[in-house]
Amino acid sequence: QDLNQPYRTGYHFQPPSNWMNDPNGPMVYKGIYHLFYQYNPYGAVWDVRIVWGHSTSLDLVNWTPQPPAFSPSQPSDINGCWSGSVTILPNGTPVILYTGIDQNKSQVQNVAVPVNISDPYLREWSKSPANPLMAPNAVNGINPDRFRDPTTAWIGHDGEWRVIVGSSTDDRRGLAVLYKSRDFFNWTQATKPLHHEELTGMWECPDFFPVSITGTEGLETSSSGEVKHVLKMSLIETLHDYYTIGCYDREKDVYVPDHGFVQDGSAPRLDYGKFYASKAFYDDVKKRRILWGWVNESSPAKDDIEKGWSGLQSFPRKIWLGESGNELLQWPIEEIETLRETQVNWYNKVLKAGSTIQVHGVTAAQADVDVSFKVKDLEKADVIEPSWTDPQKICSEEDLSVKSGLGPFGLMVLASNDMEEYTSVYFRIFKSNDTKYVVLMCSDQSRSSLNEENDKATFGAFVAIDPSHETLSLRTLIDHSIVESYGGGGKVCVTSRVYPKLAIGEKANLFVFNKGTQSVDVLSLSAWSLKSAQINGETVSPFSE
Ligand code: DQQ
Repeated sequence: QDLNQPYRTGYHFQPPSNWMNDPNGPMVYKGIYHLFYQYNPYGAVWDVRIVWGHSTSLDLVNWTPQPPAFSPSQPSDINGCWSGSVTILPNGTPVILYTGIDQNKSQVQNVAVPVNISDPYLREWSKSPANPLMAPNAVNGINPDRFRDPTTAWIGHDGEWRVIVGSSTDDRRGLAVLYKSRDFFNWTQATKPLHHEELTGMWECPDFFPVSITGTEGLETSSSGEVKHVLKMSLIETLHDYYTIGCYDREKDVYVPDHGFVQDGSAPRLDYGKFYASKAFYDDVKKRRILWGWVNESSPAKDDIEKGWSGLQSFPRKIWLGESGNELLQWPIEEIETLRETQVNWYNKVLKAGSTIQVHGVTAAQADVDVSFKVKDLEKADVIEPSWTDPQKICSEEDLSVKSGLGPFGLMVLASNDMEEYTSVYFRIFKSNDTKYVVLMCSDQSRSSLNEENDKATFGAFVAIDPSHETLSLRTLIDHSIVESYGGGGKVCVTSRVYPKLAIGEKANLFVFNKGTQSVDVLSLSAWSLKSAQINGETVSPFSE
C-alpha cells in the first residue's frame, strides 16, 4: 500500500482522485453494471458544477473507469449536473433523468439518452434539446432552490409513467412531487404529491420502489401485486437516509406509510452511521434489489485536499423486506466472497467477563468478519433507564469502560499494537421489564485515531431482536478507513469513517472482546482477509511492501 495514502480503500468504490458524492443511476445493462456518481473533476471538495462520473463492472466488485457521462453544457444544466436516476424503458433502452442547475440557477429536470444503445458500456450520452422537461414556475409553486433528484420512473395502472422529485415548502413540509407522462418526455405535474410529511424539511434523493412480501427477491420498479412499497428520503436537515414501508394506492396515486414518518426523526434509517443520498436499483440478472449510498469523510476539508480525494460508496447491499413486514434487511452482495482469501474460524468459544482475544491470521486492515454471540444469563441484564430512548446518546455516554446492561461485547477493529487506537463495534443488552430485552448496537470511533482533528462521533441503534430466542450476529467489513457493520442479520447497519495513525496496513489488529461482567459465547466467528479489488485502475495492496 502507498504509505502516503493509508486511507484509500481496497474494495470500497472510489474514483482515482477528487471529490465524489451521491451514487447516481445505478443499473445493469447488457450484463454490465453501471454506476454514475456526483463527481468534481477539478478537486477534492464539492463544486456546484458537478458532473456525472461513470464506471462499469462485470461483478459490482471490480470497476473500470469510463469518461464522465455528461457535464454542464446546455442552458438547462450549465451550472451543474446534479443527482438523478436511470429508468429502463420497456424496449430495453436506459434513460437518465437528472437535475440541472440552469442559467438562472434554478433546479430543473432534464433527460439524457445513450448515443449508441449497442455499446454495453454506454460511453456516450446525449441531452435532449427539449430540456428541461420539468421546471419550477409561478403556477406549481415550487421553490427553484428545492426541486431536485428525480427517481427511477414507474408505470402506473393506466400505463402512464410516474416519477417523483424531492422538494419542500417554505414551512418545511417535505414533498415527493409527482409528475406523469405518456411518452417519458412530456411531463405534467400531478395535482397532489405522492406523499408529504410536515416539518421534515427538504427531501433530497427520494427513492420509491416495491418490495416482495413473500421472499427476498427484488422487484422491477413498476411491479405490482404481492408487494409493499418503500419510500426513502434523505433529509438535508439531519444528513440521514430515512425510510417508511407502506402501500402505494395505484388508483389515487398516493403512498400511505404503515407508520407515519415520526417528525422527531425516529423513522428507521438505512444506516445509523455515515450513509446518505442512497439509491437502489433492480438487478434483473440476479433478481435482487441493490442499494448504494454515499459515505463521506470525517476529516477536515484541508486533509481531503492534501490527500487529493473525498468520499466513498458503501459496499453494494442487497435489500429486501424482513419477515415482520416492518423493516428492511440489508446484506453485502454475495460477490464480496470472490475477494476472500485466508479464513480463520472459531466455534463455541467462551468470552469470559473482561476478556479481549486477538483474531490472528487475517489482514485486519482489509477484512470481512462475521461473528455470532449467544448470551446465557439474560436475567443479569440491567434495567434500561426509561429516559434512555436515544441509542446514539447511550452509546456516546457509556463508553466501553462502563459495565451497564449485559456487555459491552463485540469487535475491536483497526486496533494498534498497544491499543492506543481502536474502533469498537459492540452490543449491550438491557431489560425493559422482566421478559423483554433491548439490544443496543454501537460503533464507537472516539478512540479510532490519535489525530484529534477528525469527527469521531459515536453511532448507535436499537436492534429489534429477542436475545432469549435468537443469536446476536455482527458482520463487519473493514477497509482501511471505513468500517461497515451489519447487526442482527442486516436489521441495523452502521457505517463509520476512521483515520488511524498507527493501526495502518500490517500494523492493524482485530480483537473480539467482552467488557461485561457475565461471560458470553461466541457460537461462531469467521474472518477473512480480503484481496483488493480493481477499482478504477487501482489496486491497494493489503500488505505494505
Ligand atoms: N447532492 C446533489 C443534489 C442532492 C445532493 C448535488 C444530496 O442533487 O440533493 O451534488 O447529497
